[in-house]
This record gives sequence, C-alpha cells and structure tokens, in this order.
Amino acid sequence: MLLALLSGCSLNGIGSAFGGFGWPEGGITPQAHKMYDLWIASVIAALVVGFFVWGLIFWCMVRYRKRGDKLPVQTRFNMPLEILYTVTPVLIVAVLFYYTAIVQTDVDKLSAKPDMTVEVVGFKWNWQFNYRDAPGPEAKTVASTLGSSDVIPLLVLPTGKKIRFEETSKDVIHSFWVPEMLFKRDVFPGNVRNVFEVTLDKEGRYVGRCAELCGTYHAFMQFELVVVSPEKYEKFLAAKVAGATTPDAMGVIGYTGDERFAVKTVPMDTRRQGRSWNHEDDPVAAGK
Ligand SMILES: [Cu+2]
Repeated sequence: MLLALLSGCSLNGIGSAFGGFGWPEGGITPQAHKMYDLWIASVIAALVVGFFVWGLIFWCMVRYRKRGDKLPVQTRFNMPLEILYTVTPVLIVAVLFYYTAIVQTDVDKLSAKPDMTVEVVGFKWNWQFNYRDAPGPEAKTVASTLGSSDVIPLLVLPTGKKIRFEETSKDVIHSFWVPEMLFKRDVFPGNVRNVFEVTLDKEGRYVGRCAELCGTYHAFMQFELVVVSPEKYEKFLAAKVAGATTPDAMGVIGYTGDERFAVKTVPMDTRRQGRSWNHEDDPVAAGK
C-alpha cells in the first residue's frame, strides 16, 4: 500500500534527498530500480513507525511521570491493547514480506531463452569472463577476458539484451558484485552453478568487486563492467573471437589510449613479489 501511495517518481525524489539512505542511486538494470524503490519505501515505512513509537515514548514520559506516591492505574491484561500490539507488527511484517517476495521473484527470474550468456569464473584472486554460445555448463566458450596481476579484467556487455550470468569458481567461494546493479551473488566452486539474469539499461563503465572474503588478496579482486551499445558489443566480440587482445578489441570499438584498460579502478600496489611487511631486511619496511 505504501509502495502504491508513494509512486516511483516521489520515491526517487525522497531517495535522492537523503542520498538513497545509503544505497547507490542510479541503478543500471530494471531489477536495480525495483530493489531501490523497495529499499526507499521500506526505510520510509520504518521511519514512520519509528517516529510514531518515539512520539508515544516521549508523550508517556511527560504525561505519566511520577507525581506522587499514589499507585497509578494498573493496565495489565488489557486485552484490546495486547491484541493491537500483536496484530500491528504482524501486519507490518506481512506487508514488507509481500513486497520483498514480489521484487525478489522478479530479480531471480530466468527467461526460457536469454539473448546471450556469459560465464563468470572466480579464482584466487582474479576473474575470467567467458562469452558462451548457449546457456548451460556444456556450452562452448567463444571468447574470454582474463585478469592478471597487472591488468584488471573487463566485462564488456551490451544494453537492452537479456544477459544470463553463470557463475563458477576454481577454488573457494567468491562473490560477483557490481554496486550499480545493486546486486551481488556468491560464486561457488564445484558443481553449484549460480545463475542470474539482468538487462543493462545504461551505458557506462562500472567497477566490480569480489564481495566474499576469499583470502589474502581478496581486496585486489576487482573487475570493470563496460556497458556499450549492442552494435559495439558485436564488434568487440567479433574482434575477440578473431583473436584480438582485450585492449585491442576495445580499440576496435573506439576506445583509445588508457581507455582500452580499466578506468574505474587500478591494480593496487602490492608487495606480493617477495617482500614482507615485517622483515628487517626489507628496504621498504626499513624506510630506505
Ligand atoms: Cu574473491
């Protein structure tokens, strides 16, 4: 009901007035917009209840403060009141549950025939993105982008297409997270293949991260999502299939210079090559 009362437009207005109440604004998928609206509406509902309860507390403190030694009226076992404060929270939870279930079902929905499939492979501590010729573990990889210690992997995808993501890990549990999708999903090793589907509706470049503590260099496990027009995507994929490197394929679709690499995030400066933080002989640690 609250969702219906607060139409999408005013929800966005209230949301941006309060910085999205901590959530990233400007989601890049239809699913993200729905989750964002649910979040804002839930926070507003919580605040309405909160202000009402705080008001009652302060009113009682002032109105019924101790005035003498006479015992006040005792209101235990007030049946109507007991019923009211049992039924009201149940109703609130039911309404929140109802809208959450609707949005969640929509976010988890898989179509019978997605427009394209990309396999997300997580490993300590990087990503590989495999462009597949069909959904399912038996499908073939037609092209890949791969991250290394020096290069942040790019995941180039088109707007307006139903994209199926299939996740798998080579070692431990990772988690695929693009903050602007308002979505993350764990990447499991073994035969569990987590699958989800989105349509991207906004071109741009967005940082992606591993959101599951997976080991020493978890914080370095990032990637960049590059959302382009379907025409550019086709050109990019054709170049990759023909054997071009990822930066060269980025060049084919009009990116030049450093834009052919990740721009939203950089490889972090590590000392993973044979240096330790607390070794006395380490020239860096010793400040030399
Ligand atoms: Cu990870």
